[in-house]
Amino acid sequence: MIDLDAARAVLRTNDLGGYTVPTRTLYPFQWNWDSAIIALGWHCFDEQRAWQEARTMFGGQWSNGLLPHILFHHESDSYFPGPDIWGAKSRVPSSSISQPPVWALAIARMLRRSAAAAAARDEVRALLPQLVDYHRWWYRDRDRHDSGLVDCYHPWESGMDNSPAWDEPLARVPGVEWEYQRRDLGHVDQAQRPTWQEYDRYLHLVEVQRKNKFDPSRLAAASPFRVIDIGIVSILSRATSELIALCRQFGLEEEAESFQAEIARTERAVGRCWSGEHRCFLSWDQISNEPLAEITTATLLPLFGRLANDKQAGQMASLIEEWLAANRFPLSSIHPESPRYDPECYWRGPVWLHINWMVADGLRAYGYSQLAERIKEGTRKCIEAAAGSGYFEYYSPETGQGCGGGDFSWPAAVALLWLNE
Ligand code: 9WN
Repeated sequence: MIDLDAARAVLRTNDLGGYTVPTRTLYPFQWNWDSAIIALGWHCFDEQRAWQEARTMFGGQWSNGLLPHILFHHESDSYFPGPDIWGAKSRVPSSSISQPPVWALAIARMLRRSAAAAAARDEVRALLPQLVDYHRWWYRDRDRHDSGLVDCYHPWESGMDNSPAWDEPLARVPGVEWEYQRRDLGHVDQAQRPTWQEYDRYLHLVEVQRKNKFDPSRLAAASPFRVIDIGIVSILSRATSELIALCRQFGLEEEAESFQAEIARTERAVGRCWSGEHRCFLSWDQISNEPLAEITTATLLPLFGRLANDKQAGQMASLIEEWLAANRFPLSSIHPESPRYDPECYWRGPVWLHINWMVADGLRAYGYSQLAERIKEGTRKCIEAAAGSGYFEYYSPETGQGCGGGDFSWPAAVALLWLNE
């Protein structure tokens, strides 16, 4: 049995007053996509607290619409790199990149499910202009030629940091030469985290952002890492369709029309990422202009984004069926037959429960309810197999063992919003 009291307790433990950290020591700040999923978790038992999570996040939005991937609300030396390394002069100290844009979807769902309907409408009315600005930022600053497919400038922006899909594009990025102290390794075993070489390159990309003064036109040319992340493209498209419905509901007709045009552009363009050979949509290296031929759970997210046609969805379902047969605890974050599969190393094999939720949602939407149900059952098994509260950052697909940070917020939120349905 899933312990939902324990899930609620995890969110309360990680509540730092207005925002919820992913886990207390390893990630002591507010992270963008974590926070959207966490808000959905709060909403299952404390609606006001859920809206507060959103307000705090959007309180850190930049004037150009960017919603940063981290808001450093207070000082802490248990995480690196902090605001000094990012060097952004924002209202709330922050990073200068974003993360997969789950927020519009979260807010739309919270509105639909609110018991306090009038209060929820007031919250949405206040947040909507900021959500609109956020989505405009993606389409304007990250798709500068209106291709329909936005760019991602940092593995941290994809939220799937050391995904093997980024190995080749990241290999081209030089490392920093200065010394630094990683804090993550004080909390988690190195074998479960990105390598030092990857960190050197992540930091170089942060430097590139700072040296180009975060200017989108300069970065488009200067960033040595520029990919189309099929995960971001899918989540953005799905969230934008939810945003369009909100805009219509609140009388923002012009905004709704212009976002409709963006979605149509994405739908026309996404075929470029489809690979019949791999039976999924691949991410794309914008610098070498080549597909990134690694089958990861991101390559399944076009189901969540409603970007696959029925034939493609059928092929993806057959791929997932085989994937499920190979995983004792589904879904491993990369295909289990990949030579780069590593069951305990972060985004190179472990199971991430919020991704399971997204993939299952997509499968159900295309009529593959049984597969969706198997993923849901597998998600339950992960929580049950893990020690302690059962809510871990990620899980081994082979043993179900919880890895990374413990008492982690987004698996707890996923249990509340999905496993309890
Ligand atoms: C860098 C907070 C975040 C998640 C990401 C996950 C991890 C950070 C890190 O933790 O990334 O943003 O330092 O490892 O990859 O998806 O949002 O939980």
